[in-house]
Amino acid sequence: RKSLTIGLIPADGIGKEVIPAARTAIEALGSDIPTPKFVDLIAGFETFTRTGVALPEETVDVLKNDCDCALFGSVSSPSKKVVGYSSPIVALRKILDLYANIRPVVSVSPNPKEPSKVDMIVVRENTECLYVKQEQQTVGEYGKEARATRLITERASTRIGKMAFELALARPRKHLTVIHKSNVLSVTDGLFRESVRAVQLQDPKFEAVTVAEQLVDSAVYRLFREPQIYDVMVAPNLYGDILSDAAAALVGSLGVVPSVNAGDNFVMGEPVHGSAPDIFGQGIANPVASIRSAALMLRHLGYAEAANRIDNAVDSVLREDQLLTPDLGGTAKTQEVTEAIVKRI
Ligand code: NAD
Ligand code: K
Ligand code: MN
Repeated sequence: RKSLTIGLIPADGIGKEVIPAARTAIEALGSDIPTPKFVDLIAGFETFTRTGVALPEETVDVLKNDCDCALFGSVSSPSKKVVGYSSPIVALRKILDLYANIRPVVSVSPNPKEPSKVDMIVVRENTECLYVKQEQQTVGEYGKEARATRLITERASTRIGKMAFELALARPRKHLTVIHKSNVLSVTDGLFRESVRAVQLQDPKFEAVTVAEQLVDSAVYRLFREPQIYDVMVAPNLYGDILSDAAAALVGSLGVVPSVNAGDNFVMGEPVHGSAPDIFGQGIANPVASIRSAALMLRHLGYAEAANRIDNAVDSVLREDQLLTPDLGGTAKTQEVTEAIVKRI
C-alpha cells in the first residue's frame, strides 16, 4: 500500500469538532503509515434535514469503492420517530457488514508504574438483536401495545464469537466472558451463548482461552464492584451497547472511549459517545475518544507501531501534561488537547 484512503464522516454535533482532531493526529504520524488521503463525506440528522436523506448514496459508494477505512463521528438521533429518518450509523454497520463493535476500556492511572484498574475490551455484536428495528404498535384489549423483534442468528453469533476469541488470545490474560440472559431468554440468548461457546471447539488454538459466562445484570454489578476481573467480554448488540457505556463511566468519561466497527473487509473507527448537544459549539469536547479510535483503526489494519505512537501520546498528555477537558475535571479546550497530543506524536 502506497497510500491509505480514509473516509471522514463527522456527522452531527461534536462529531464535527473531534473528527478533525483525529485527522490531525493521523497526519502527525508521517512516514509510519502509507500517505493518508482524506475524503470528506456527509451523513447524519443535519444532512437529513437539509437533503431529506440521512445517508446519501454517494457517501456509501465512496466508502465502498474508494476508501480503505473510515472514521465516523456521531449522529443526533431524535428519540421521537421522525418520518423518513433512520440512523446512518446503524445503516452503515449493516451495509458495510461491520459485524463487530470493539470497545477497549482502559483506565489511565496517574502513576505509570501502577497497573490499570480497568483494562478490558467489550466486543459487541453489531448487526442484529433489537437493532433490526422491527417494531409494531397495535391496539389490544387494554390499549396500545408495542412489540419489537429481537433477532439472534447462529451465523452472527459465531462470527462475533470468533472475533472475541481471537482478541482474547492476543491478550496476556486470555480470558473471555460471554454475556447473556438465557435464564429468561433461553431461545434467543441461548443461541447466542451456545454459538459463541461452540467456537472454542472449532479451533484447537482457542483452548488457551479461559471462558466464563455471566448474566448481563450481574455483569453490570460486578463491573462496578470489581472491574479488574474482566478481560474480554462478548455480548449481543444491546447488552454490549449498555455495558460499554457503563464501563466508560469507570474510566472517567465517555469522551475517552474509542471503538471500531469491524468486518472482514472494512474497518471504521468511531468514538463511543454521541453528538453531545449539551456541549456542542463550545470547543470543549474531549477529542481523546476519536483520536484513540483512529489508533484502533490503524491497529486493526496492521499498523501497530503507529497506533502505539498515538496511544502513548494520549497517555502522556492525560498523565504527565494533565491537560484535561471539562468532562475529566479540567479546563482545557479541544484544540489545546489536540495540539498537545500532536506534539507528543
Ligand atoms: P452523548 O454521548 O452524546 O452524551 C452523554 C454525556 O457525555 C453528555 O453529558 C455529553 O456532554 C458527554 N460527552 C459525550 N462525549 C463527550 C466528549 N467527547 N467530551 C466531553 N463530554 C462528552 O449521549 P446522549 O446525550 O445520550 O445522546 C446525544 C445524541 O447523540 C442523541 O441524539 C443520541 O441519539 C446520539 N448518539 C449517537 C451515537 C452514535 O453516533 N453512535 C451514540 C450515542 C448517542
Ligand atoms: K459515535
Ligand atoms: Mn451507546
